[in-house]
Amino acid sequence: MPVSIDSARSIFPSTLSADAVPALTARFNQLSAEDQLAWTWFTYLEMGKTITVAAPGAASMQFAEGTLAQIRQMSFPEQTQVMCDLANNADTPICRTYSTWSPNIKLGFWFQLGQWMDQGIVAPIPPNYQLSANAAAVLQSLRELDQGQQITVLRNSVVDMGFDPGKMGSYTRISEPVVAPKEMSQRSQVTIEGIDNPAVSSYMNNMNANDFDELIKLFAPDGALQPPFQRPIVGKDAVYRFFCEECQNLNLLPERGISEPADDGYTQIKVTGKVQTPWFGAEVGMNMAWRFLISPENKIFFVAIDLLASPKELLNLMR
Ligand code: ECH
Ligand code: GLY
Ligand code: GLY
Repeated sequence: MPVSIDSARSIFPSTLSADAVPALTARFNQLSAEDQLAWTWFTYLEMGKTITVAAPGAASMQFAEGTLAQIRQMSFPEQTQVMCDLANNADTPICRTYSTWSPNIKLGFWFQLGQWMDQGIVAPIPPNYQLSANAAAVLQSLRELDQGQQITVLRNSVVDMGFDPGKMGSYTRISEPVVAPKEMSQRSQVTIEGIDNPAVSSYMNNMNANDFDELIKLFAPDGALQPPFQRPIVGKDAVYRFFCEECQNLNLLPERGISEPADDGYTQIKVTGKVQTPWFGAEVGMNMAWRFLISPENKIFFVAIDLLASPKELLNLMR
């Protein structure tokens, strides 16, 4: 069978990804806007007992500042309305602005609102708010997930708020400035048990160094990258843009892998390990897999990144 993005998606089919995450996200999206906000507030408070979210940098906050200032001087009922509009994907000016922002800007915006809610500057969730029975059940399911899965549900819910970008027509995407790649002397080198493929090691090292110009050179022109729970991003331009918008300051900690020949001179490689996000640092290690399909020219034709169902999956290197 000739190699295609579609066929590549199903390499290493025994990889068990955390299906509980999209399942829970779907249940969350069924809740009323009021319940979604209260649910997120209670979740955030509960998670805050064990992990600390890092304050976003000024560089990423500058883009949300205008909208935040606008919300800050509203009355409590108006603020509550804005937050419900965001959860409802309503068509309002603020919801349209929100949907132009990268995930990190959206997260930074809510981080600030959360602090203001705490300080009484923004309308709080009433402390006696009663979650619906459904929302309480969704909260209970979330408690049963591991922390990496919990923060992924939270991130997804924030990313999905605001007006549907698909209905926006053309617009300018807003993301944080790209930081300079790490100095050579500051870079770490991964070692992956069982793997000596140079494209795979360079992928990890360049990602960890924020060196997206070198990173993209590892890809085939028609190469693709599939983030967790998403469709593949296809072609070098789109993948490069994704790196700049969503991949700064990640810490990839691959542990082990397996490499085997595939059709047409390609090589398929599965690597498992941990990933840390700048939002939680070393406090949360997400259990991840990378499934690479490497071309005969030793370029990355495809890589899927999966959030794993359980730590046991870190040892599953079967085909
Ligand atoms: C409050 C109540 C009202 C409503 C809301 C509130 C605020 C909520 C807040 C939530 C903050 C949540 C945060 C979540 C962060 C999650 C980050 C994650 C990152 C995962 C990254 C991964 C990267 C994987 C990749 C790898 C590659 O090799 C290629 C690239 C890539 C409470 C006010 C809403 C403030 C901060 C889950 C897995 C490894 C695919 C990127
Ligand atoms: N503080 C995490 C970030 O800006 O991505
Ligand atoms: N930026 C992380 C993700 O796509 O999950």
